[in-house]
Amino acid sequence: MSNQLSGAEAFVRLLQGHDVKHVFGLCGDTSLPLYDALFRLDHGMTHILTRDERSAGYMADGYARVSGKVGICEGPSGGGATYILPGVVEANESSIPILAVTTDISVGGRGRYTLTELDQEALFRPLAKWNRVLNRAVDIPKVVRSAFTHMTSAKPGAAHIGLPFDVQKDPVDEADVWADPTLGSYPSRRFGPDPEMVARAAEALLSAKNPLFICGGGVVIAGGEAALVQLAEWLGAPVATTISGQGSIPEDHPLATGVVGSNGGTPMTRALVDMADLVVFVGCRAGSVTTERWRHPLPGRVPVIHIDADPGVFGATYKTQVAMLSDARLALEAILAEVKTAPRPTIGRLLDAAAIAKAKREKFGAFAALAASNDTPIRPERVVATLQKLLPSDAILVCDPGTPCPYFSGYYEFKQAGRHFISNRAHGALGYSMSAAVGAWYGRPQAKVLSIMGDGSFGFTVGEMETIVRQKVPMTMIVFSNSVYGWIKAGQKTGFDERYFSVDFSRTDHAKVAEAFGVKAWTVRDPADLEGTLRKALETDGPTLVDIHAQPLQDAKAPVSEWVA
Ligand SMILES: Cc1ncc(C[n+]2csc(CCOP(=O)(O)OP(=O)(O)O)c2C)c(N)n1
Repeated sequence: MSNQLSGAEAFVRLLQGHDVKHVFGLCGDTSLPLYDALFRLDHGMTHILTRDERSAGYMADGYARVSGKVGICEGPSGGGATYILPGVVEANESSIPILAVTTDISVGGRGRYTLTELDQEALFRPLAKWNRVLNRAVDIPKVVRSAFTHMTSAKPGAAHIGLPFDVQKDPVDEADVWADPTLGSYPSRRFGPDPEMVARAAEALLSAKNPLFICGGGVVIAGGEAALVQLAEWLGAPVATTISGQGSIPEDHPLATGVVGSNGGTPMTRALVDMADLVVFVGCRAGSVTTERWRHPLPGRVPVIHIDADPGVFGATYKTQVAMLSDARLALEAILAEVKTAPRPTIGRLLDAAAIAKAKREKFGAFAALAASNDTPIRPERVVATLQKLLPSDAILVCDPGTPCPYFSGYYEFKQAGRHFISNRAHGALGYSMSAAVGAWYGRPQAKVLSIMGDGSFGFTVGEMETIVRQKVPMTMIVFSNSVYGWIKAGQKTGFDERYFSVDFSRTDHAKVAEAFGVKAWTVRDPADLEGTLRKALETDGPTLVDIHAQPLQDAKAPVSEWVA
């Protein structure tokens, strides 16, 4: 007879066994046994107390995106479970493995109007790749192992485990508490492509005149950056990315076009997509933003090769010549090996490094003119250009929707491959970046991490500055202060004849709010002060915030195709 652990102790040991080092979460009555186990056991994990379960979910997401490890968040029953959902769904749909642990009322208390009672398994069912609420402590080991397997294998995704109060206290046989630590990182168990599909893809690529890659988040998730660059160079083919796909290729590479699509794409990058006679989507859902509502490329105009770990994406919109179900890195490596068995293509391409250089010159020429402007309120272009000048190439920028996402995805050049840009592109919920940046810093503490938000997003997440100060997270927050839900106002301007309805709000002194939390903060109204202030903020050891009185988005020249048109 081996030793007995409590359910909560077994759970903590299983997290430890899966190489978990950080847990982001918020306490509650139903979590007391779990917290007690975390207190008593020597497990080497750091618990980061948050001020909102939403933030815990976003921190786990940001952590997982930069570290390559599973992110863990936890919260209590009922309200804690409902508040943790946004991070779970965002991560899941972005193929990022986070585990949400919710504690729950006792199994014995079900159906008796126990405070906070809720069917937490049903709650998470449509939102997570894998989901269980436990009924018995003895099932904890296999359930935790299964969650880690599903989160990190094949197409990664989020999982939820519900831990009832009594299940946390009931006994578990210590001999059952074992884990494979490699499942704490992703992708853990990959699958490669069908050789037949590899041969067909290689043949299509070698015979196309103007092939173009459009890469989504799947390339960076799979660590396929090196294989992608080698394949593109061998073929002389350009590489475009989605927003989540930034980092697939260094953006100053001569074959990198930058971001395409309706958010961050420009008429110049769109023209490159329209020149292609073969499009290869890699680790990319070919959704509405990337394809400008399925117009670029136009379905049926060009043959499509689609490489993804999720079979569901094939043929949703584009008739697909080659559908290659595979981990992106393994697929790219296999295609590279196959194309190299043939002579290197010598076709004179229209879509070559010179065409890309010309498109970039035009795009960045227009941008630079606006970035040099001394207009007030300060133009977003000036902020992007100044941060480009000041930040090291390994900085991590986490951007909320509104002004930050299109401007930084379109105009900031990420010069290193790998994950240096994060934006929540599955749902684009406001108030993501502050917490995701905290998680990113825990995942890569040697990097300078920035959260870049609109004032709308600031309002969603301001309370988390207490966590940032308490945990001494040396990140810099930037607020584009324009007193408006500008993205929506821009939609009213261009699509609804300027009938502005319920989109304006009053100005908050974000620097003063930050100072009240103990964050060192500045306000910038004059463009002449921008560079010096940002430099001070970036050099200060400890959390900083720069509140920038910025041009309202509806007046700006944002790279958002619906407004440009
Ligand atoms: C949780 C949530 N509610 C509503 C929206 C819809 N939405 C998209 S952008 C936007 C406005 C963003 O305003 P702000 O953060 O101030 O940035 P700005 O657009 O002014 O730069 C809104 C309301 C959303 N993305 N997320």
